[in-house]
Amino acid sequence: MIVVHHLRIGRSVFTVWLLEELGLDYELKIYVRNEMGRAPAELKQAHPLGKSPVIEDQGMVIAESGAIAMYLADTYDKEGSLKPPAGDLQAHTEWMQWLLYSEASAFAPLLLKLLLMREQTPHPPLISAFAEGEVALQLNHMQDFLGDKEFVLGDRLQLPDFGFTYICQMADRLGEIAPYPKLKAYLDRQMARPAFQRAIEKTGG
Ligand SMILES: N[C@@H](CCC(=O)N[C@@H](CS)C(=O)NCC(=O)O)C(=O)O
Repeated sequence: MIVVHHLRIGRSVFTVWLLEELGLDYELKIYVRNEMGRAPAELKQAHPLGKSPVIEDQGMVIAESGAIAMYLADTYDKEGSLKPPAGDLQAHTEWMQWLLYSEASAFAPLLLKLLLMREQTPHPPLISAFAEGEVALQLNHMQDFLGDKEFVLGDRLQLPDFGFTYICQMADRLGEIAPYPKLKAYLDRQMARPAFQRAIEKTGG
């Protein structure tokens, strides 16, 4: 059975959401952050980085939420519902860009923002200005691309939606989403999905 190492509260809930969408059985190992908000040392027993998500399956230990998502889709999404239509190079290229985007371009500015919020004021001006500008750049880009579509790539849930939802949730938690009503509506739609609700229930968020 798939084992999921889940650190509360963080992005591994999105891995669990994917497992729920795929209807897979899995065993959850839940870890709680320490007083500094970091993972406990025992998570290093699962993977040397000591970060989450990590899954174990078929004798392999797999880290990185994007890689885990691709592994799960390749291995268990037999109908290919989370991927673009086979043989469509343009659709595949767009799918790949949005799959990698959340952990690559979108996440770093929000992490900076989160760290600044935990720091005493006054904040370092260079870092503050960078974070401010980059968060706006990324969220505007996401909202412009999403437009009025139900999902990132159209009318059905695909793999990039998991990371995209994570970024929207983080922006929401940091109080950054109000200027982006289409992202907020998208986030609410995804969070209302029964599979997402089950993931929250089982992991505690
Ligand atoms: N790029 C990695 C990031 C993993 C990561 O930083 N996870 C956070 C949880 S959201 C973590 O484990 N933080 C605990 C720590 O760094 O101590 C991924 O997508 O899996």
